Amino acid sequence: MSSDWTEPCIEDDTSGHCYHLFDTYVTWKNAFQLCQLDGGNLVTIESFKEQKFIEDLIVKRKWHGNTLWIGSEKLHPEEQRAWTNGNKMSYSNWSPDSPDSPLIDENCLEINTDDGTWNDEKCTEQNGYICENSST
Ligand SMILES: [Ca+2]
Ligand SMILES: [Ca+2]
Repeated sequence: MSSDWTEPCIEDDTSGHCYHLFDTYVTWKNAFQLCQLDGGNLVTIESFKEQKFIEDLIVKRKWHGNTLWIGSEKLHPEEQRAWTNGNKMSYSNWSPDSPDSPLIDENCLEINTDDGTWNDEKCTEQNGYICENSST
């Protein structure tokens, strides 16, 4: 499950957080574990500013045509969505048709690399992912 992606972690100088993109296709749970092995966590996008920083990373790099896991998983379809660090989701950037009905069972969250919007997705799908490391 190790990645041969050698892109460095890219730092946001204003926050000291760095963002690490991986193009290995894994389930949401594996992405969550791999980010911890990378010394961080699956990214949380908690402000417009942070969203814009990540959009710059994924759109300018032409990560078009796929999606990347980000750090939110609902343990039950009906529960309110939050970030994996426990923070409430006060900022969001859902795509126009999202989120889907809880009946559809799309409990994990991904970001579209063509426009930066978010979509809920089945956790067993396979995506690349973005880790965030704040210990720099
Ligand atoms: Ca964050
Ligand atoms: Ca969806």
